[in-house]
Amino acid sequence: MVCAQQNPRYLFDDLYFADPSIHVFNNKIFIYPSHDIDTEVKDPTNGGHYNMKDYHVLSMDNIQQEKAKDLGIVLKLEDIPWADKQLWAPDIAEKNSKYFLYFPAKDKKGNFKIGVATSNTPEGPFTAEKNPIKGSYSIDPTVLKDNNQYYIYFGGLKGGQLEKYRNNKLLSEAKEPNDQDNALSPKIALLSKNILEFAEKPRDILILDENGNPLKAGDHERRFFEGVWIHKYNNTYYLSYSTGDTHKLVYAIGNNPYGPFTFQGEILSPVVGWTTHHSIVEIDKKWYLFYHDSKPSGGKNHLRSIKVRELQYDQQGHIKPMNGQD
Ligand code: FUB
Repeated sequence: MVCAQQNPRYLFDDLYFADPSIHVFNNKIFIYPSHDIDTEVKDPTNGGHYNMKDYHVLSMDNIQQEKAKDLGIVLKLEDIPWADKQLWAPDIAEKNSKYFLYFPAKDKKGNFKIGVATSNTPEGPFTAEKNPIKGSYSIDPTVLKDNNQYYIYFGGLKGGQLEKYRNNKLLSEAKEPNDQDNALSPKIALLSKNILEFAEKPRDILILDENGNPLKAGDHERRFFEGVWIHKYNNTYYLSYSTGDTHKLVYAIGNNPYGPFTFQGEILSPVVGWTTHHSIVEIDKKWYLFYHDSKPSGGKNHLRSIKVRELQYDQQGHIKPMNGQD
């Protein structure tokens, strides 16, 4: 059941931004998005038309502020020594007053890796490390700080290349599993003390159905595709993600950062545009969903605009589903 909820609004009009990661630092709201641009590249199967070349930071003094402010370019493709193209969805973490921007990009061999760039302020600019995180692959990193440990989650199918890997190894012959086999999982790794490296080999995150069985690869309405986000509500871990080709945001819950997580349901029905990618954050004791759609560009999949709306839980802690067409 989809219940309409109040007033989603666009946060920026002049440029196209997508994949918003939201964090509150020093009482200010910061948005770390992808910066969509028009491109000649036509490659819908592999996502080559998401051909982004830089990152901006946006900010808001408070959640009531109608529009976000663009703080400008904070990292450019040409300043990342190992990266060749496609600066996709980033996230950020703070440790000891230093800020770490995690981002995916294709390396010179055409493989997605995850890089880190650092700054002394949340506004940037950010300086990229010389190499990507050793052992990283695929896309859509997000970082959870929990009990003074930092965990990185990542992964994305198709254009995000996750199906090319098994046991953290690139296998040229690997494909998406058959429909009746277990779905591919998002990955998690504990980060090192300086949060620049993996402290362990990435592990699979199991997402289970209501009977405790792993979701199947053919279950496109529920299985993980990309855009993972993790937040905590009432001491429960909520793992949310996009179902990709069925265009939904859904979630599963668990008792610890590694899972397993049990599938719960839909957060947002399909938006205008192919991708949906979000973050869920508590600001001033209310919860918000930040996401994007392609309505302002007239439905161009690679030109997306960020939005925000309030998110509510019911008495049992279930997220109330929302309509992506609002
Ligand atoms: O923005 C490029 C890619 O599109 C992201 O990395 C995915 O999550 C999808 O939103």
